[in-house]
Amino acid sequence: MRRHELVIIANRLPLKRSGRGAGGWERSPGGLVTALDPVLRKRGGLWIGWDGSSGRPARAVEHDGLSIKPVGLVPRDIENFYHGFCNRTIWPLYHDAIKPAEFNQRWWESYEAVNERFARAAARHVAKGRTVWVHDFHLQLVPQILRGLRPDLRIGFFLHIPFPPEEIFARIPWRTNILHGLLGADVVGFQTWKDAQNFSRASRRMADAEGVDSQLTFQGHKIRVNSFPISIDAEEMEKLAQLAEVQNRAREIRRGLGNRRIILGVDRLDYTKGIEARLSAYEQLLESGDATVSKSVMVQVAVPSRESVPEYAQTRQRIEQIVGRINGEFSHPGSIAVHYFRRNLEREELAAWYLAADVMLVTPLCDGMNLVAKEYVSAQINGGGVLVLSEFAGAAQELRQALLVNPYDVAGMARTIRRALNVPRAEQRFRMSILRMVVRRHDVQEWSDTFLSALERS
Ligand code: ADQ
Repeated sequence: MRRHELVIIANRLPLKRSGRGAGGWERSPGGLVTALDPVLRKRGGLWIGWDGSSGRPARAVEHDGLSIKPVGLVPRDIENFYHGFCNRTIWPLYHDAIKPAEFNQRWWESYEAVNERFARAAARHVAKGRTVWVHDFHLQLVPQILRGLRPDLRIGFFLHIPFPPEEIFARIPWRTNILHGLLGADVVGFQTWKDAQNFSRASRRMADAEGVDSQLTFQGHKIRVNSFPISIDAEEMEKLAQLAEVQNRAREIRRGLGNRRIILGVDRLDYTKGIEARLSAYEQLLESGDATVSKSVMVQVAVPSRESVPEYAQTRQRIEQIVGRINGEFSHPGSIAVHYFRRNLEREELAAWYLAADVMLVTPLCDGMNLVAKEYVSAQINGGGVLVLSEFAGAAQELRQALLVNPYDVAGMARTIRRALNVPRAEQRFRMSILRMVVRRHDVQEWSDTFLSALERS
């Protein structure tokens, strides 16, 4: 069996099994895959993860330039580990407890068992003394288990979502086990410095780690803790936006929408993304009868996500109700107020929508980073466009030239959308040139290089 110099381990593979096309594999949705796919293509290595199916895992394969090793989850794991502990305990709790987290011993035991399975798979496939990079909240116990199995390895962990403040984290009955799990890594990375501090403080108070926020010691082992803000493959997005067919498609979109000003939202359909509040803000603006607003159209594209979790089904219902209510009130024949598409777009189509949009609304209630904000900025090759960005997205730490909003203040958000529609062209260009520079300088390549070299030095 071939052993790899670099193994990336994440809950999901960059590809999932599909019945159709591309030899039975298609791209998985979501930010983690968007970020890591170019890293692995460039550096080489193996990606270990779940292929999204239930049953026996497929064998290791080479597909479309990637080496992947599927890990199997049986229906009971999917129920308890994935839908249960990951999506109904950790996800809501780490996102500010927007929805109440549920604590269930059976889910926890499944989380432990699945983490063990992933750690064993990584231990089998990595070369002596080399690197395993563990990703995200599904696999927080892997660093410690892996260190026990293979003390020769360098182990990095990166959390893609926020790490909550101590008083929220403290609610988890298995909080010390989770901290011990993470403290098995040599480098633990977060999206923002605030997340890193939250982790270090929790580790000192609840897991007997010692040290300062950026460096901890636990059971004689040193752990570096830092922020590594994730980014996108900016060059890829710019290239897409330069394609003649993408530009033609953007023009076609604008014509199709009656050359009105386009206000766009693109998200996974998730309650953290603040889609309902954003729609309500637009509704308030339409009610105000503002002239600029009446010449605009809102488009919300939402990719279905975690549909068997009840909170997601409820969020979808509420979004569809609000869209229906707005359109009932404000649409006219030939002029719909809100277009809502519940689907995954191809990358070219996504780039065309970014190019076509005058205003981009990225207004999550809580978000680790948010790559959509960075993708929109990269696609603005003509220098125009206005980004409205939530203060509570990690991206707000870097993208200071966006119009920042508090997504809980619906009236304030409505005022900012009106302002965004009226930003003079020169100011748009000024703001966008700075935003574009930030994203180009700090792209996903820089992110992975910085993380992996911190790991090398550890
Ligand atoms: P996500 O919560 O999935 O990621 P985000 O960072 O916005 O959120 O990434 C979403 C990705 O999916 C983007 O690349 C976007 O283009 C794509 N996408 C969204 N809607 C789509 C649609 N309708 N069609 C096609 N593609 C669509 C998690 C964290 C984030 C963090 C990332 C990366 O929640 O905070 O930024 O991981 O670390």
